[in-house]
Amino acid sequence: MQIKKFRGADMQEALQHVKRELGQDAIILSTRQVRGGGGTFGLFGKPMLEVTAARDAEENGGDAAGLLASLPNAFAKGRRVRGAGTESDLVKQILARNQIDTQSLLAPLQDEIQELKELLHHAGDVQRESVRESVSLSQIQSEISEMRQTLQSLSAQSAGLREAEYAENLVVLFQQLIFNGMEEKFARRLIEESMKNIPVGEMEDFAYVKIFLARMLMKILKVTGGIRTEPNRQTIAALIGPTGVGKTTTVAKLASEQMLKFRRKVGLITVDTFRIAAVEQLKVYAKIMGVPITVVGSKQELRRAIQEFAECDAIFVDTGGRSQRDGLQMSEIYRMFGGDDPIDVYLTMSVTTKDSDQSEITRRFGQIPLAGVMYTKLDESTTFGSMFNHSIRFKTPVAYLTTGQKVPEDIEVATKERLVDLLLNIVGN
Ligand SMILES: Nc1nc2c(ncn2[C@@H]2O[C@H](COP(=O)(O)OP(=O)(O)OP(=O)(O)O)[C@@H](O)[C@H]2O)c(=O)[nH]1
Ligand SMILES: [Mg+2]
Repeated sequence: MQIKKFRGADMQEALQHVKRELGQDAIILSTRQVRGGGGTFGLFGKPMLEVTAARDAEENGGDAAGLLASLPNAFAKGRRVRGAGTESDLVKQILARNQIDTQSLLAPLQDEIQELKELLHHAGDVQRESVRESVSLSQIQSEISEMRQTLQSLSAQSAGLREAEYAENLVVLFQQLIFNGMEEKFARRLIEESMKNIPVGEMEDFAYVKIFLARMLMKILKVTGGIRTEPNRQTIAALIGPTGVGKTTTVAKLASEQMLKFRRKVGLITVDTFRIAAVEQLKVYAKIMGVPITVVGSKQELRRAIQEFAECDAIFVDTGGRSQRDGLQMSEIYRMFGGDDPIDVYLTMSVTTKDSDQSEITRRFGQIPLAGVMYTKLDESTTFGSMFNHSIRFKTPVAYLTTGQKVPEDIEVATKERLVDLLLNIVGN
């Protein structure tokens, strides 16, 4: 088995290198952002994408890597893995070889951890030399911790595959769920349910198995169908969440949608008193759309502003980003939205946020009853498993998805079909 690292300015470029050197059957083991070119320890170059990929060393695909490598291909073409004997032979081979293979899969990651440890060791010197202030120990520590998680998850995957005897189409889908960031235990549960419920005669039909899995996922997911709107009832929706995830931009998109698509009268409120620039940002949008806007700093002011907007069909409340780790900031948010006021509070999160951080954010912000989640920056991510992990863990319905910076167009009402398509790429196959 051959394992190599490739770098590129983006995913496309890195994958071109992978294909050129390792061929079409290469499998991607991991990807990460690195600093490329120049600087002490290469830390200060421009950000690049590093892909770790593997290929079977033997031509005939005789070892575990070859077998694993053939799985994504079979998936892409929607057919069986060929030339590997009967289905149970194949499963046995995967199970047997996977044990040997775990070490070779983990080896490059262990090397990377070692490299990072060395960097950490040297970073003190680097800072003393004041080469650049941007190198922080915590950055490197967080990379090491991410590496550890990847290691754990790879071991878990191997363990998962050893434990259960999956049909080969299910092995392919299991891999896809994991590569997409679905938590291993959730993926395994889904695959085991599929194994139990798919009729034996259909198990060879990849399309059938994939659609079966898609249906199960659709049952798990909850969506709101947009913001809550009822005849003769004013809609009041507030967006809360961490800093910089796109709350203000999303409020502007939602307000435009209500005005332009549904011809509703809209009012804007911003609870963002300590950073003038952030207030200005929404004011600019309000001016362009020609809608009234009020800035509030307390719960009383918020209630008053809502009363003043009694004529509006929909009121959107923007809030300044809060760190879920800052107790003071969080208690401000709880005070503002924790009562029985008729406000639908939506947690706004970027899909680019790490899965474990999304959970912490939800636990902290979720002290306030949430009407739903708005996921932003789908255009900046390639894996969407975290939205499913979140849905399984917290059962909070998804309201909207945003797909870019453009106001008003880069937003869509979340549907189960779209979410499942993001995970399983149904339309693309
Ligand atoms: N790529 C991408 N960028 C987005 C999206 N939504 C918002 N942004 C960008 O993210 C950045 C931050 O957006 P804001 O709307 O200011 O974020 P915020 O949550 O209001 O930030 P704070 O108020 O500072 O907490 C801006 O550059 C937006 O253009 C999206 O769906 N995709
Ligand atoms: Mg904002």
